[in-house]
Amino acid sequence: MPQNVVLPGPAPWGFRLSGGLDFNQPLVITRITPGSKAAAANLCPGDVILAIDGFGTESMTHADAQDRIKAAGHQLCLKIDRAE
Ligand code: LEU
Repeated sequence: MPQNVVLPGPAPWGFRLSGGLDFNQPLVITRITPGSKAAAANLCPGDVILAIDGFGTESMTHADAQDRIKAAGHQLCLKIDRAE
């Protein structure tokens, strides 16, 4: 079941991504920096990012997604799906 996670800004958020439209792969979190905002928000490697600040990621290239994340200021809102 998708869930919304809100990280308080500013960056750095403390995670890395793989995938995107140009890779024909879902946008997935691959690494969480220990002690980061992403870690505090309980994000995990393997989490699929479905939306960034309300924008669906299905039409985003890897660079588009990074740009969206970098554009976030006072908070970053991610809709994620986690395999249980
Ligand atoms: N590495 C960046 C950060 O932790 C996020 C990246 C996906 C733009 O703030």
